[in-house]
Amino acid sequence: HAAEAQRTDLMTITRHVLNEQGRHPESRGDFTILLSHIVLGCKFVASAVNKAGLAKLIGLAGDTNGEEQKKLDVLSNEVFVKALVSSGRTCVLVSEENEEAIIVDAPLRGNHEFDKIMIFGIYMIKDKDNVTLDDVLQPGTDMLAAGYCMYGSSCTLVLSTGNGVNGFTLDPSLGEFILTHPNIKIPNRGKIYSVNEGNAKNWDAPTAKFVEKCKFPQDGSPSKSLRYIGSMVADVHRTLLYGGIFLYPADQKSPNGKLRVLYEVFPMSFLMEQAGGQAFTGKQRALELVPRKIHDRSPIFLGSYDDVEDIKALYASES
Ligand code: AHM
Repeated sequence: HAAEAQRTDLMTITRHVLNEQGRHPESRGDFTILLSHIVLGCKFVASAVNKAGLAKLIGLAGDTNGEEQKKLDVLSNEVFVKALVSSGRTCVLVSEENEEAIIVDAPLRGNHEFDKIMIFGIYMIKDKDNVTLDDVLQPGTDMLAAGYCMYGSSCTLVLSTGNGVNGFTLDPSLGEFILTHPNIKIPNRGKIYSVNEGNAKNWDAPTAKFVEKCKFPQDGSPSKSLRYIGSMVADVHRTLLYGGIFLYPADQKSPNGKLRVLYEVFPMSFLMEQAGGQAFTGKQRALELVPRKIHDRSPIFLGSYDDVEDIKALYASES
């Protein structure tokens, strides 16, 4: 009976967000409108990825790989920017593909800020008649919502509006994202660590010690498995669902790590916390960072609560 109900009672992402909106009687539906434009961008990219064909995407087509992939990135970025601007609900947009922040023309302005395509974070603007870069340089704790979309054999959109984390899968025949992973909670401890170990020679002592412990635990616990795809969305998605830790630490060559605060570190940290995990920079809670420039980077350790506790302890004993 329950299975039947699941098949016929479809919780689409729009229905889900409208339900959540019911908790905020003051809301005017702006977020729902904004989200429907994000969803449109995700559907466009999902369809473009399918059309691009596997061979080109994974580089089997030889030296055109970088080119082709870039084209898709650029195209997707354009679709998102146009969809978001036309939603009339955004004010400032920041994306890896755009050197400068995009300030939306006054007549089309809404109350939100928006970052990046695969991974996104949304903030409320302070004053839409007086938009400055400071509106974008807010700490992650101010974020209203965050999510990411993962494109592959199926397309998954993971979203938090500050009330837990939910996962939706695109049903291509319906053209709708359906709730398939309600209320995602990350296990308190995981069996996987995820890092680019090729950078090990440049790591600082706490990171090196942490990874050593993953492989050779001294407390009788089993050693962890290494899984690293090298795509933050994919590595964080697995971490969120199965637990463990994802790290992109600082190293001697990159003292601030690699990942970008506004559109990589913040949204993923927000989702981790909302799922019961933690996100740490090596110095502080990641969401409490205050970025100084729109493309700032930060080291990041995020995932299962207890696994992040371990790295925090190592940094604390260092100082
Ligand atoms: P990019 O700034 O070139 O898009 O790189 C970001 C990506 C992340 O998705 C991923 O976590 C990381 O780079 C992997 O980096 P590395 O190849 O150094 O391990």
